[in-house]
Amino acid sequence: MNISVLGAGTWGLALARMLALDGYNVTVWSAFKSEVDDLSINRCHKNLPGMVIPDSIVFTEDMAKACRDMGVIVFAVPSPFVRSTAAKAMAYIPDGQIIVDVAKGIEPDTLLTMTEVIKDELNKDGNHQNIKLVALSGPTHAEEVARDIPTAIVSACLDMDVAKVVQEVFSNTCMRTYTNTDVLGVELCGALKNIVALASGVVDGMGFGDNTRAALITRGIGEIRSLGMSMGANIQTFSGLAGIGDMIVTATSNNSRNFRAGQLIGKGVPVPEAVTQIGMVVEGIHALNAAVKLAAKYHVDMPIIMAVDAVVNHGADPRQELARLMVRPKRSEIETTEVETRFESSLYTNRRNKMKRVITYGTFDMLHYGHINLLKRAKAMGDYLIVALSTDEFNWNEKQKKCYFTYEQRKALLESIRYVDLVIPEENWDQKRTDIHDYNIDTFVIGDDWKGKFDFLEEEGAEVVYLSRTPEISTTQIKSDLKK
Ligand code: C2G
Repeated sequence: MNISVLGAGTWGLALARMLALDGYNVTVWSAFKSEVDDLSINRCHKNLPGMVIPDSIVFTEDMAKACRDMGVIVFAVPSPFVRSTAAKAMAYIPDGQIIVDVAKGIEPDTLLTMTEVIKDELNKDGNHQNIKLVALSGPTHAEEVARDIPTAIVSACLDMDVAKVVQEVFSNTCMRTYTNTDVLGVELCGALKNIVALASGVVDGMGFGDNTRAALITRGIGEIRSLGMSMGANIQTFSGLAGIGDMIVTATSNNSRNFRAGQLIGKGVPVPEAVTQIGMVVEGIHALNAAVKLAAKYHVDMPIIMAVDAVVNHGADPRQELARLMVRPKRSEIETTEVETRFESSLYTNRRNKMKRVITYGTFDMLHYGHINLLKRAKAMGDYLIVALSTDEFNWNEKQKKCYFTYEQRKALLESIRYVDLVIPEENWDQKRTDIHDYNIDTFVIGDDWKGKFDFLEEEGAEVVYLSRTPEISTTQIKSDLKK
């Protein structure tokens, strides 16, 4: 398979080398001809000492050549250049192309993640509706991948089949790739963990210890999880390789540019000077503005992110910021998720005791509190209530009822009731027997105006319960009252 890597930085080159050694035909594109020439001839990169670039890798600054007939195109340019690179590549990327983004960051003004930026840019010509975007992210220092040090990474794509294709490409004896479909969660982690890494470097630079760093990492991934959950990410992602995994490797290692930049800042070096000394893109600083905006947009409390923003962008003293974090109002680790915790445990209890399913049948026209009383009591007899709603045809042919509301209207009303979990059509008198089996029903419930009529359902293994009608109210009653 032909694979191209857009971007000849340390990460792009480390991946290109790995893929080439794995037998793929690898092309590396760079925007700079000088860089192309240097890498082609010298076959090494100044920030990857000791790494030899395989001869099979072709370097080019010709985007057409870098995008034609590629099984996979990897975006490995620094996050600020992802959009412009996508714009340059647009004319040459065929629709349906698998694109893997390994750049980590969030676009400051649009708050888009990197795969969203690529999609946004490529959609501008209307010819890229079927692009398959994959976020490849995890605890992966380029320097270590370049030395074939065992590494794990996540291939995230909404389409699991595509995630598996990329998993196949990036799996070998040195790289173990896992799939995920939570692209948003994976990309958020990749972008925002750089900020926590910066904070970790700052406290290290201030001379604080492992305890402080561990506290920052733990609460830092918790802040990112809170934001991610409010944006619709999957909670499991944050305890995975792209989440806590990448956080550990970035916030505890001198390989990390963000950690090293933080150390300098912690030692009192002014931020611009620290960045210059690092000499490469410090993604954590780029991600800060976006993180602060996202925290505000989703009303998520992110004290560590805000403290880093105060130090980096508003000249605050790191010591004072850390002191403030230490004396914030006391918190519990579970208070915010108390409700969720109870709900989850109730689910487990129910699952352990096998969720009980209840079914009831009816027309439910002109929905009124008599119906609600019935549904409320029916739901209370189990954990999941199905309502088999009489269709307009069934009502007319079998019950001589002409409903005021159509089936669809009556269905929408029922589905908005919190006691009702599922509405299915009641099309004939006989479906009850099969419904009991098709829906694994434990209990059949109906008003006692039907008392004795459905006892036969006990033969199907269901409990049959007749509940008292609410006496003074009925659809007929409502209609006649309204007539007066
Ligand atoms: N109900 C009630 N109290 C009322 C009115 C209705 O408890 N004042 C109950 C009925 O006993 C029934 C449910 O609400 O269990 C729906 O009532 P209808 O729409 O009138 O249902 P019905 O026409 O009886 O259809 O195959 C069974 C039939 O579809 C039941």
